[in-house]
Amino acid sequence: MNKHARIFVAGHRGMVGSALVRRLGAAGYDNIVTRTKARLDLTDQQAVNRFFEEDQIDVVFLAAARVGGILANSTMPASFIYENLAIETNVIHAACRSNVSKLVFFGSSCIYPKSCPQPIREEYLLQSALEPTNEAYAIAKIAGLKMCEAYNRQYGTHFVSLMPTNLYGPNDNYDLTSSHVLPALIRKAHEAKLRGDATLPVWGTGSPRREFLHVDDLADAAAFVMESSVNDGVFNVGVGHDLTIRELAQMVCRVVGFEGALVFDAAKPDGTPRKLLDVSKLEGMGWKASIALEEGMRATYRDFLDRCASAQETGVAA
Ligand code: GFB
Repeated sequence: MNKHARIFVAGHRGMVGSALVRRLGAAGYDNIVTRTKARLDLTDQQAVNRFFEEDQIDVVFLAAARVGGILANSTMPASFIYENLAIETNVIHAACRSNVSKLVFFGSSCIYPKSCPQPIREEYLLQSALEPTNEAYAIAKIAGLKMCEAYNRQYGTHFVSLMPTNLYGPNDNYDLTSSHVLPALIRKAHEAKLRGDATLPVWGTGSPRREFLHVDDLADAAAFVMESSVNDGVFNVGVGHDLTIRELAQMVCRVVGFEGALVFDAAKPDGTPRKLLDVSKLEGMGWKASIALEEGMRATYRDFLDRCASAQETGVAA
C-alpha cells in the first residue's frame, strides 16, 4: 500500500479509530483523513456523499459506530440499530460510488447466534437466533457485513469485514451506564479502593465467559488486512481463549490493587453465556494477537488514570 494513500478513518475519536490512527501513523502512512462528528455527521447521507465526492479517498476504515455494553444495548436498541445502519449504508454506498480501493468494516462477535458451537467460526453466522440483549446492534452489524458482500458481488469492490471479540484499551468509555465490563470494572475497582470499600459490585452471576482483545491488536490486524491481497470476506479477530467474568474481575482487582471481596448482582443480565471466536482463518493468513490480557489491562489502567482521574483525585501515581 502506497504510504501516501488517502486513508479515511471514520470514527477516529473512538477507541478503535484512535488505535488505527496511531497504528497507521507509526507505519508511515502520511495522508490519514479524519472528520469530527461536528464537521461530518456520518448519519447524514448528503453530507457523506459530498465528503466522498470532494475528498478523493483511497481506503476507508469504517470504525464509526454507536457502541456500548450490555445495559446500553438492552435499553437503547433503537439508537443502536438506527445509527449503525445509517452510518453503514451512507459510508459503504458512497465509498463504492467513489471507487475506493479497499474498505475495512468493523463488526462484533455478537453478530453470531447465542447458542452456536464454541469456538465460533465465521460460517456460523445466521444459523440460529441472536442474544436478545444486543439483537438490534447485531442486526445492524450483520447488515453492514452483508452490504460489503453484496457490493463486492455486484460492483467488484474490495470490502472486507473484521469481527473483533470484546475490545479494551486506551480511549475506552468509563461511563458506568454505557461501558463494557472491563473498563467498568477498572473504574469501579479504582473508586472502591480510594473509598476503602470492603466489596466490589459485579453485574450478573460471574459465570459468563468472554474473550478480550487489546484494541492495538485489532488495529494491527486491520492494517495487516489493508496491506494484504485479501479483498473480501469476514474474519474473526480475537486471542483464541476466554475467561469467566469472575476471573476477569479478580484480575482487575489485582491490577488496580483493590483487596476487597467481589459481590455478584444476579439481578443484572449475564448476556450470552460464551462467545469465544475461532481465529484460525486470520491466523492461517499469518496474523496473530500479541498483547496478553494482564499486560494490556495494566496499560489500560494507566490510561484510565491519565485520562479520567486527576492526580489529586486519585492520589495514585500513573
Ligand atoms: O461487556 P459487557 O457489557 O457486554 O458485559 P457483552 C459482559 C459481561 O460482564 C456481562 C458482566 O455478563 C455483564 O453482566 N458485567 C459485570 C458487567 N459487571 C459489569 C459492569 O459493571 N458493566 C458491564 N457493562 N458489564 C456486549 C454487547 O455484550 O459486547 C455489544 O452488548 C457488543 O453488542 C459488546 O457486542 C462487545 O459482552 O455482554
